[in-house]
Amino acid sequence: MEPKIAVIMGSDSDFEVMSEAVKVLKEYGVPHEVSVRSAHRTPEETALYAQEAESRGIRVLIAGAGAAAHLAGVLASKATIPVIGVPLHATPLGGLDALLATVQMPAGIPVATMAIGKAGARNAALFAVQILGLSDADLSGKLKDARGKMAAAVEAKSRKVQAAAEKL
Ligand code: RP5
Repeated sequence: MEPKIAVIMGSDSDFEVMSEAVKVLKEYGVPHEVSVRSAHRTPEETALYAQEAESRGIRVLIAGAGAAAHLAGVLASKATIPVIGVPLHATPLGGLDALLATVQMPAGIPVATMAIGKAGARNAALFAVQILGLSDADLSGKLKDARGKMAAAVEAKSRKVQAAAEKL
């Protein structure tokens, strides 16, 4: 099947964290593609990729980058499909550098910025699935099922903690 979501990362060193996004897309059975592109090291190629993504059937771009993380912003500057940014911890600044670089976009060019790291990568993929779910009842149903399972898991944790508290 033709990919609907693109997961892009600034370097192969980002893959461990960004693989969390890929896992979610696999869980939901969403066709996707994964690649390394750099706003700084391959700027022309990255811009062209963003420009052509929509015409290839890509519906959402997910971009993970660390350091002075301009990848999501550069993709967003060249595309009008939604771009979701994942700031990554890649320098002694712990990801705060990437968070600020990703989130502080000028008016007119939005990037939906997630949390730093693995939670952000997972949420980026879930957010992309939610966007697809607006016009895909099967995906929307899967998202609702997952929320139900999550709530059941919290209730189970609560019972466990209550039992442990009674034994104190
Ligand atoms: C960013 O610089 C990448 O997204 C990565 O998080 C960071 C370090 O890249 P490498 O030096 O490991 O290639 O562009």
